[in-house]
Amino acid sequence: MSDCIFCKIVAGDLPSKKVYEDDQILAFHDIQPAAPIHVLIIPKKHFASLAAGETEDWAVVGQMQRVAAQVARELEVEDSGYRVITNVGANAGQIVHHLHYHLMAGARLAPLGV
Ligand code: DGP
Repeated sequence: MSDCIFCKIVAGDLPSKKVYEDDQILAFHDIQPAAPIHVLIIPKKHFASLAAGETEDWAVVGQMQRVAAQVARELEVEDSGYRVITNVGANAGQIVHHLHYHLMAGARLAPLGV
């Protein structure tokens, strides 16, 4: 999608600090980190959120979780703990409408809630 920030990052039209890339998935550091380590994991194919996933998308969603675990291992936060979340829609705080998992680590994270 031409007006999607993450599609522009996938296309190389916007810079990012990449930590993982394959033919379907990209992971890069969040520009506004909410934790000492904050990485975004996205599918290269644009779809807005889990709520917009089609049958053919679930395989890559599963692979995104593998990538989260791999990146956590490579960034050496596996033992200290980390969080993987995705926001779906405005009430959950989704701002960028291209599916992404947040991988956050490096500190004791606040409990989830309102
Ligand atoms: P969410 O609120 O779940 O939609 O999270 C969007 C995240 O994307 C937010 O933590 C900030 C991050 N972000 C927004 N624009 C950019 C960008 O241009 N580059 C990078 N690296 N991260 C971005």
